Amino acid sequence: MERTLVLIKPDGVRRNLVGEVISRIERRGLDIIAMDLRTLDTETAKTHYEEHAARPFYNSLVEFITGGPLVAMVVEGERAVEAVRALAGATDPVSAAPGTIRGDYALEVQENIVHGSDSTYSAEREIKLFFGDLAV
Ligand code: DAT
Ligand code: MG
Repeated sequence: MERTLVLIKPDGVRRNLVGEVISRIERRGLDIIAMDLRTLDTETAKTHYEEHAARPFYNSLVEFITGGPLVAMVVEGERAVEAVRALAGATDPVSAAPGTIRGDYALEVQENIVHGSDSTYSAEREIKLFFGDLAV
């Protein structure tokens, strides 16, 4: 069993896509073991995206992710990291396959609805950042 951090980003919440995203996760057979609606503070957002600190889009990304409530959850299941990344689709929604969350609901790379940890290492770091003591 594996755990991963999933975010329904502020654009997904604003567009009332929370149920849609959760349905896809559940129907795939993954379990949601922690979840809440929250607005990120700038420090947490910067830490979450620290690998992108040198990128030109970093400040805009931090503003976007702190710009409204998001849904944070820990998702558990067989190869959950890879399974969620496959459900989400490619980072750039225009390149994301139809049938994926991004491929079905987004067009802009920043406002791409959903986040999923990119490795078990990232998942452990991100779950600690968002849910503290919850073990990976
Ligand atoms: P992913 O979310 O698929 O793991 P990432 O870690 O490379 O993608 O980037 C994190 C987020 O940053 C991504 O979901 C959207 C935004 N982003 C990535 N590349 C971008 C770009 N070229 N311009 C604007 N935003 C970008
Ligand atoms: Mg990433």
